[in-house]
Amino acid sequence: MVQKDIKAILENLEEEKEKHSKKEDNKVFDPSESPTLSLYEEVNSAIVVGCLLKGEDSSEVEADLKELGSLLFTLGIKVCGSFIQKVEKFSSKSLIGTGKIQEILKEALDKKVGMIVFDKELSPVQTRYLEDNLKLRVLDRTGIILEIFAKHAGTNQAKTQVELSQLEYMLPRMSGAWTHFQRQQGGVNLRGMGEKQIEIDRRRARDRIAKLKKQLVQFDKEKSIQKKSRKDELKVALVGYTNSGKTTLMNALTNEHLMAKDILFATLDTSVRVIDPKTRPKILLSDTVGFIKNLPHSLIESFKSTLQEVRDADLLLHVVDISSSNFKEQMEITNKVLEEIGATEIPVIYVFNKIDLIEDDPFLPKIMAKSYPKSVCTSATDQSLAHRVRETIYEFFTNDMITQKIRVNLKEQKILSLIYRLCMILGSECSEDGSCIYEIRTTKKSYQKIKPFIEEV
Ligand SMILES: Nc1nc2c(ncn2[C@@H]2O[C@H](COP(=O)(O)OP(=O)(O)O)[C@@H](O)[C@H]2O)c(=O)[nH]1
Ligand SMILES: [Mg+2]
Repeated sequence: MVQKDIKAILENLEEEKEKHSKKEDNKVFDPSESPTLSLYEEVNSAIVVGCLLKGEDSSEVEADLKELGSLLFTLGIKVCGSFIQKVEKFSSKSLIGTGKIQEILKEALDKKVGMIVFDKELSPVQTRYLEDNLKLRVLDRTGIILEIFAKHAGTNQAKTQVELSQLEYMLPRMSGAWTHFQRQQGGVNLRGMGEKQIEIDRRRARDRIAKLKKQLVQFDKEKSIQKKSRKDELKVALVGYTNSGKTTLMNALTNEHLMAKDILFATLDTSVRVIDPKTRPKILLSDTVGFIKNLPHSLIESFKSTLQEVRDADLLLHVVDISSSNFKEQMEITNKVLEEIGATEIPVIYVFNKIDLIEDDPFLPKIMAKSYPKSVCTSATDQSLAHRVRETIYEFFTNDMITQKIRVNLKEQKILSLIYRLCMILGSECSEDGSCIYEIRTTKKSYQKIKPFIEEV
């Protein structure tokens, strides 16, 4: 990871602050000027630590650690060791017992790793205590997810959203980070200055948070203008756990070449494409950020406007990687996030993906199809199977469609263009009096829009 150290970040914040104090406040802020916020320098190996509470299933903790390993891999960090600590009760100061901390320290020294990552949310106090005792960088899952989001944010909106979450995460932890800096500088006499500096930096961070929030409101406004222009189209949103194959499916259904990668959170921004330009109304498919276990709440909050596409959809395609051993848990987590963003009223079709990878379990697709009648099994990497999803989408909307004969006066150009935009024309017959009888097929909702202007025959 190429990241700036804490000193650079703070200097950046200082510059940033100066720039903004000179600018007029109502000027739109440009996120490309924002500092990359990262508390952590270049690290390429880590030890991961999971906690097993009494009564918890150890295989679940193991699977979580494996997932944490994939998250780290996404950042280019190799896992060199892992610990699972049985815990009766978490310590508010050190999370786990001091004996275990010593054991981890020994392994870290042996293997020369640069970082310890806990698969458990750490409080700022715990982070500070562990960093002081392990003399290494200590992160939790949230910190790692935030790092990945920061690395992959492409658009100004995503960058703003991630920076906001990072700052909110960093704010209470600032003193810990500052201690790092002090240690690098050495010398006890720096302490007083450091503490004063922390206060200044906290204030800067708070100012910046306010600014970023303002900017997000601005993005929201722009989005709602875009939304208005799409109100007549049928909207389908791909949702699902990260790496389940959403982007691959999007590419297969729209012949696009968006980045689909075997890394977590390759997609952060929403992209919207037309499935088939010939259908009326048009069907738009949107691909967006995936979900994961323990997704930091601040991220969900700040990504709410990106996830607006999900809330506005007429249909959700919930993509599930059934080759994953914990796909059921992944489905639950996705459903929980959907609940959190207020998208539970929207009809869902489950897309059980990656069936090419479960050849050793040929009954699984059949079992899933039986348990979930509104579902389709597919393999997004296989065009000949991906078309099943397209047909399922068509079928869903066709069920809600009506066929009707209508009469329109050809002079009514505006009404004609509305009909052509919203309806499939199945047949037409024009008479000499300047009127035409069309046989149309469209959704009930779209039909209501044209009904006041036509005569049914
Ligand atoms: N074997 C197999 N791999 C798939 C399938 N669908 C997606 N993948 C792979 O899974 C990885 C994640 O896919 P991606 O579309 O980026 O997932 P997303 O995070 O849900 O958007 C990529 O390496 C894809 O090539 C599938 O049906 N079969
Ligand atoms: Mg994706």
